[in-house]
Amino acid sequence: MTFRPGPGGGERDPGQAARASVVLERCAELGLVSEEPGNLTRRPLTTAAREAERLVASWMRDAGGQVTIDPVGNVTGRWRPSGAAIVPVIVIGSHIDTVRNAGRFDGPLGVLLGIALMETLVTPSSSLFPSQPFGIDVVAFAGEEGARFSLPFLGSRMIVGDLPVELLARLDDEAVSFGQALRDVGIDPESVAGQRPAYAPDEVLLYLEPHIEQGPVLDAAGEAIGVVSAIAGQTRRRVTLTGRANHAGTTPMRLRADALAGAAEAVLAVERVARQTPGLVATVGELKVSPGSANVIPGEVTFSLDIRHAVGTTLQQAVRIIIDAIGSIAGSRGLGVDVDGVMDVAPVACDPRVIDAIHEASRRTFGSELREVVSGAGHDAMVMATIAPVGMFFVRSPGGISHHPDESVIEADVAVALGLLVQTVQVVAERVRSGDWHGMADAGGRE
Ligand code: HGY
Ligand code: MN
Ligand code: MN
Repeated sequence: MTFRPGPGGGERDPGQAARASVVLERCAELGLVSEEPGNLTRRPLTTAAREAERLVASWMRDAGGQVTIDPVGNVTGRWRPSGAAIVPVIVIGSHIDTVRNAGRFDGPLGVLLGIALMETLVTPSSSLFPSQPFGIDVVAFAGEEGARFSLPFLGSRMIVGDLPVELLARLDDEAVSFGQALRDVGIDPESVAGQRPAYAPDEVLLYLEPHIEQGPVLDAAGEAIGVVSAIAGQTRRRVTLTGRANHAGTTPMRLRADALAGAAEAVLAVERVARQTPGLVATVGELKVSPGSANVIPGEVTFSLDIRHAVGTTLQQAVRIIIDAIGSIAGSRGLGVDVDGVMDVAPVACDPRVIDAIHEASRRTFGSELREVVSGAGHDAMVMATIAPVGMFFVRSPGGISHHPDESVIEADVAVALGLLVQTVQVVAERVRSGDWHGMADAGGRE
């Protein structure tokens, strides 16, 4: 029977337990910074986003970091070994934006664990781990969720230099463009589009993202922590069905082109394809009806599509089947159909060296390796994988609840996660110093 980090994980270091309760206090404090009273909604380039950035920046500074906030709202805290010239960097982070009516741990937990790591490693009397062969950046990304401008991974795309100028035209729910939102906060949009990457090629040794699982696997297994083997790919689309608005009382059923009835049939088709395809999930999360009056036949409906699978070819095939099904439903109802591409991100395999370092840290902390899980949720790690080896570990989500105010964590699990993070950094440091880290890469450690 392999021991796995069960409830509360390994023995708890009093220092880590204290820091874990600070992490939870800070998640609660951040959770009050919202665009809307009564629920947690914090989209990028909003007043709430700016307030959260300032709060996170203050915690990074208090932990001894050199802090910068970039034009879209990414907050980066930098720690360098004393006297170091140019060293590679380990980047640890997650996002601080949220979906609408969110929980308070999706994103912030990873950022605050990164800050707690630095509070653990950096003692006020001495500079950061003077002998470590790398620096550490903690990054709080803006705009991961795509809840504004239909632009997921906005912050991490800025960091890797992947925000082409055409994205400036993307509109939010209030028809404000990304470019206009930048201008509204005094930023020249041209300074953002085509922005150079924040890191030089090969400057980032690895990117590590601690995150809540947001699913049921660890909770069902009674385990505090899991290591992520891969992140499912996802395709997001915006579909518009166009019929004929007309009087609800005088228009016979046979003469109608009802866009909402067509959308309803399409939503059920999306669900049917997903239920029939093992490992596929597909969701219509947004739906807008126009003109939206009770006594008018809907003339136009726009809805979102979010389709995901861990295997790229299966995902692409499912997207084709779903789009074709929507097209034939529209055709049979005399509706026009437009499908706008929002995002396509392929599945990402976490780097074997990072996975192995997390397993080694787990062996040292808990006496056993971790369960490996595939992430159905997307993460900034998918974008950071374009510039560095990436890895993630998950903290148990009680009830598997996320993207909901009832999202939660267990404090003892957060203490265990902090211990694992500290150990993982130490394992990487040992392997870099001994040359094993790069050796593993040369031996094809990276996919
Ligand atoms: O939607 C997701 O996959 C993540 O929460 N951004
Ligand atoms: Mn999320
Ligand atoms: Mn997230």
